[in-house]
Amino acid sequence: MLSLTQAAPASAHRSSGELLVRLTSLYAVKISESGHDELYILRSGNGLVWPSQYPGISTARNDCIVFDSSRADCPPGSNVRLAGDQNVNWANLTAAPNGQLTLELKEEDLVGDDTLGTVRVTAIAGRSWNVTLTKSDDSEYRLAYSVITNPWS
Ligand SMILES: [Ca+2]
Ligand SMILES: [Ca+2]
Repeated sequence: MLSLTQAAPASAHRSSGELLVRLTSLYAVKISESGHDELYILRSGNGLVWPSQYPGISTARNDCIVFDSSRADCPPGSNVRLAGDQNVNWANLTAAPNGQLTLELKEEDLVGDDTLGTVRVTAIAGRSWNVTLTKSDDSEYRLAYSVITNPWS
């Protein structure tokens, strides 16, 4: 099991024009383990993004975790679950225009956590993505996100 410390906000004083990677939803097409995956998302080099505290969130196949209900992107018939804004470290998702960051979908395990996929994000305001993260034949997740002007800066 990893020991993760909560990272400080990316920048204590923010320049104008700062962008935010707005997570939308995470859909479990196929999970890595037999019952549930215990999921969390890291920003590489910057710590935990979701949930706001370790350990991971128990997730079953066909669960669709919604980070932003106004932008939900879940397939019909999926089991929609709310992540809750308070459960996301939004300060870890800020970026300068055209900046790049990497998100890692991780799965908690006693014998060492697994990486179920990584996605490289380029911060371009107004863009939206829905990417498929796979780990060989093991698991498949769909992560939807967009980049917006940071509403809190
Ligand atoms: Ca595992
Ligand atoms: Ca596990």
